[in-house]
Amino acid sequence: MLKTTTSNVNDRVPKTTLLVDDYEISNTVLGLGINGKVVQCSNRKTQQKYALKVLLDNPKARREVDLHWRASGCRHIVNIIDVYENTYSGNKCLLVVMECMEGGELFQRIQDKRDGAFTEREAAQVMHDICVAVHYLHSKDIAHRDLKPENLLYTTPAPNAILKLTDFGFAKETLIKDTLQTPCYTPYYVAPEVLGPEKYDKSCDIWSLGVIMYILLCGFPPFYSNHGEAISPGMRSRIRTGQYDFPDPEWRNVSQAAKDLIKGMLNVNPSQRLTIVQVMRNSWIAQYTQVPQTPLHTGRMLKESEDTWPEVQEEMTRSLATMRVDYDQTHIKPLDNSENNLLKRRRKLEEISPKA
Ligand code: I85
Repeated sequence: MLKTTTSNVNDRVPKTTLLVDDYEISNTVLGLGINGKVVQCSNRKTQQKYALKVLLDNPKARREVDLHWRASGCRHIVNIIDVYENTYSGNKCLLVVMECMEGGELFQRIQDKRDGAFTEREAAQVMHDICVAVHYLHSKDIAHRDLKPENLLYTTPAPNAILKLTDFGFAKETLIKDTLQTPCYTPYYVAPEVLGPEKYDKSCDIWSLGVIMYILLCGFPPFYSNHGEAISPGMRSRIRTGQYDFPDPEWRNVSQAAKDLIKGMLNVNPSQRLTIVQVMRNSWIAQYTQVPQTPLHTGRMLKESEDTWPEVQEEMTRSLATMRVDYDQTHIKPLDNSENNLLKRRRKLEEISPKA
């Protein structure tokens, strides 16, 4: 018998004691997540600073906390310190205490560098670190599904800061859980599709990695609208057909290895797109310390387009939402060309006596 449910060994439960007994909540808002607000707080005993995410207690929030908890322990994922279940003015809340990232967002930091100071080797190091996080998640059958610049934060403003991924508000377990706990197949004969359509949620993360890598190397996204509006029909079709290029002068000195890796990640066909294991094995990632130290235009380009960066972010947020919906729908297999025997019979019957 095949058991697909995860064991309870690692299940954690929120504390029911009062968070405010242990932490002092400050007025400083650090940001707004999909499911809740992030504020600063400090441990009353140690005075150590933390980030606190406040979520209304509901099944979606439970899932976010559960998946984030399971992902904690990776060097490149923002770690959960504590979770509380407290009532706030009549509302049951989940309070997630996280390590506080004080170094700001990835691209802000690159923009702040002086011209040419950001090199292809540094871009490779950044990509390597993000890939470590994604590999960790995918190996635990978790897809993040919201990989974007705003969710990549540095630990400190210092030069030796560590880059970490945050926000599990859209994360999804990619293994179908057998909720009835009654496996009706033996593993020897089970067809892969019965084990669940897990491929596309993970490949959504790889597409995002491709977009992030592209921006890292030049300072602008691979797909953008010509007329400044959010997402034009033209842009939609360019994304669908994978129409982007590596224009001069920004890309002139960038290695072919980097461009080939981007092409593998921005493959429009999710089943042909690289997996995280393949990306990690790619020498541009695996041997990032050997990547040429070519100065990039990224810092200057980011600075020059500072005013439109919010639009770039909104665009990425929107295309991630579209991707999540599209891939959720791919579970429904197209029947037109299916070779299923029952369908073949039905088709034959319909040929004989067509429905009205
Ligand atoms: N520290 N997406 C954008 C923040 N430490 N931030 C966002 N979802 C989350 C905010 C809006 C990410 O789950 C978010 C989440 C968690 C954090 C988070 C976690 C841990 C931080 C939404 C900071 C910070 C602290 C001090 C200084 C600075 C930033 O945000 C800065 F350097 F910017 F001044």
